[in-house]
Amino acid sequence: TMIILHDEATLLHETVELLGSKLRPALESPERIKAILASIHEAQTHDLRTISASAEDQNTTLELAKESHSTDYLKHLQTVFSEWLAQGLVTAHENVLPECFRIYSATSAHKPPRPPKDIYARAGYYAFDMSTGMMQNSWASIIASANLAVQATGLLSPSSSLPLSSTIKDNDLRRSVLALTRPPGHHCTGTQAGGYCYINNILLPITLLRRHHHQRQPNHTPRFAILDLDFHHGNGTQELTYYDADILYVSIHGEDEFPYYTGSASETGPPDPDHAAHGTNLNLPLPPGSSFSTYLESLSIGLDAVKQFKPDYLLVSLGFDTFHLDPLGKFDIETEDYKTMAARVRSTVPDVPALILLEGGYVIERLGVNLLSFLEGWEG
Ligand code: Q9C
Ligand code: ZN
Repeated sequence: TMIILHDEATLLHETVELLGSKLRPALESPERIKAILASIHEAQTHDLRTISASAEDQNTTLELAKESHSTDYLKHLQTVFSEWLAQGLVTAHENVLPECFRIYSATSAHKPPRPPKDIYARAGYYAFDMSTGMMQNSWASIIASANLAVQATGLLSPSSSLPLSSTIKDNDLRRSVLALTRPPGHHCTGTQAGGYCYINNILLPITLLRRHHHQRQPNHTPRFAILDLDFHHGNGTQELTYYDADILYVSIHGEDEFPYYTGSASETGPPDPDHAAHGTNLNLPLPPGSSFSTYLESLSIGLDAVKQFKPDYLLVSLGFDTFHLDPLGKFDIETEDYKTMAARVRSTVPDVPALILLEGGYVIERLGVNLLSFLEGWEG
């Protein structure tokens, strides 16, 4: 039995995206979570907790997010839709989408560029693609999703000083918790949304646990291993952890796939061998069409690195876009393979407290069974 955290507010965000030159309903949709919930209910093997972020929870979460994201970026996410609406630039049912992205020009007087005054321009300043629109309820889902990561941390750690929401009543702490985070998080950076991501959810547990450890055991700095199993490279997570010696980032992803400009095996952390974070980033790109046995070879390299790092906590960015039928993925992985995958991961670090956060995965009808298969392998 896995504790699975969910918040109904994650279902509110519903956008359009530019995909293959067409503006269409985003593949990252509320149906994803609804399908997962249906499968969890049907299986009856897990402990699903539906929570709701109070105003206080939201403030705590927002404050934690400020450790990874700029205040002006977070403000933008909260206000852009209502500003466009007030000025008549969108109707209540439309999306804010960018029209011009940041230009890093050698000839510009402002390097790096600064936030533009123009309200249209701001949408492009704070994003890097056209799959990360903002609609009326986007912020409600974004903050609810991030809050799930925070509350999951509260269930994991042996302390009542963590901000457990009043909606969770549990003295029974767990070694692993899964949060149904939506929107996902691993693509967004400190100042740019992208790839359906707005707040980098997986950084919040790190910030929270660090503060918590700092208060109770100031001599011990906790170490974190992030294992990113989404089909896409988590450029945002990599960027936010690259210079951090206490965070290992390991990613297995499609080579030269979205987000296109990151994810190379040569990105191993700061190049200076004397930098403490040198070697704390491990990218394992795989060519499109890779089989599960090829995948397992990379997984085993990644897991060796995780084990060697001796993390105090394991954080898993779990995407199901590695599934063979996924419209955005190109690996040859099937439902039963997720069981093997999860068993390998968990048996490498069986006693390390682990948080699993949902990232991508777009085959609605199979998301639920794929997740159940993963959990079956995880729990042995
Ligand atoms: N031609 C996640 O899985 N569009 N994000 C790709 C490919 C964006 C994926 C277009 C895909 C984002 C969390
Ligand atoms: Zn993905």
